[in-house]
Amino acid sequence: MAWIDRLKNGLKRTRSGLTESIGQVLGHGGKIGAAELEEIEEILIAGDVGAGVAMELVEELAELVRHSCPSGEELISTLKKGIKERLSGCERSLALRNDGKTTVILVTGVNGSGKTTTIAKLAAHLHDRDPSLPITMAAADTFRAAAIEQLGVWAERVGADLVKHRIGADPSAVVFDALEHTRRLGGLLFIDTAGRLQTKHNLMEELRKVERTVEKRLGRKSDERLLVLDATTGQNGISQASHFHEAINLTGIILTKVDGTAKGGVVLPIWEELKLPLMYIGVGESKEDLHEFSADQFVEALFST
Ligand SMILES: Nc1nc2c(ncn2[C@@H]2O[C@H](COP(=O)(O)OP(=O)(O)O)[C@@H](O)[C@H]2O)c(=O)[nH]1
Ligand SMILES: [Mg+2]
Repeated sequence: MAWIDRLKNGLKRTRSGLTESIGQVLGHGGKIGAAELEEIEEILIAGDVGAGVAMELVEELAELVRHSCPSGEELISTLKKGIKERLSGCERSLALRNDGKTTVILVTGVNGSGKTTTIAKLAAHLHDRDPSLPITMAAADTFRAAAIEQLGVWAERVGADLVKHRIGADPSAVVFDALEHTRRLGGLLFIDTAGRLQTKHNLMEELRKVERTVEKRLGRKSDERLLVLDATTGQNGISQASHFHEAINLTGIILTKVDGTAKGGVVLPIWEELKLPLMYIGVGESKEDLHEFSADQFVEALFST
C-alpha cells in the first residue's frame, strides 16, 4: 500500500470525528450562520486542534461568510489552507552527519509511546536507503530486561550492532560503551532510553546524564534529541513534551499511534506550542507505517473523501 493510502487509513478516526462532522455542517447547502460556526469550533476543539487555533480558524470562515455566500467546498478549502498555514515550517528531515563522524540520535519518551519500535523502523528505513551505513543501537533502557531483549531482536533484524549491559546498569555507561563502539565505525547510533523510573525527576536526571556523557565523550551534543509522542495522549502529550524539552533541549518530535485516535488535530497545538519540528508520523505498527511528516499530505489525507 502506498504511503498516502496508509496515512488516509491511519487518519480514519480523526477524519470521521473531525472532518466528516465539519463536512456535514458545511455541506448541507443552507446558510452558514453563527450556530453553524459555533458547531464547527466545537468539533475542532474536540479534535484537539486547541481552543485558540479553533477560534482563529472559525474566524477565517466567518470572515468569508460575511463577505460572500461561499459553498461548502470553498469553506472546506479555506479551512485546509488555514491549517496548512499554521503548520508551515514544522517539517524537518533527520540531520545525518556527513563528516564521517557518528550521527548520535537520542530517543526519549514515556513508557509505551513507541520509542523502541520507532528506532527499529527508522533504522530499517535508513538501512534500505544505504545498506552500507553502519547502524548501532544502545540499550540504555536498562529498567526492564524485556526492553533490552526487544531492542536486541530489532537490531538483529535490521543488521545493526547492539551495545547492552545488564538490567539495572547505568544507562550512561551503556552510552559510553556505544560511543566507544561507534568511534571507528561512524554511521548511526540510536540510543533507546527508559520511559519510566521511580519518579519523573529521576527520569529527567538520567536523560541529562546520558546527554552529558555524549557531550563529554564527543565534545558536542547528540545530533538529534527526539521525543516519541503517543498521539492518543492528546494535549497531555504537550505538557509531557515540555518536561523532556526542559531536560535535554529536544530537536524534534515523532508522533506515533495517530491511527489510534480521533484527535489527530493535536499536530496543530504540538507545533504551535512547542515549535519543535514534527519529523515523523506513525500510523501503525509496520515499518511502512512510519513516514516523514508532510503538512500538505496530512491535511489532504485528513480532508480526503
Ligand atoms: N497502532 C500503532 N501502534 C504503534 C505505533 N508505534 C508504535 N506502536 C506500538 O506501541 C507499542 C509500544 O511500543 P514500544 O516501541 O515498545 O514503546 P516504548 O516503551 O516507548 O519503547 C508496540 O506494540 C508498538 O508496536 C503506531 O504508530 N501505531
Ligand atoms: Mg522501549
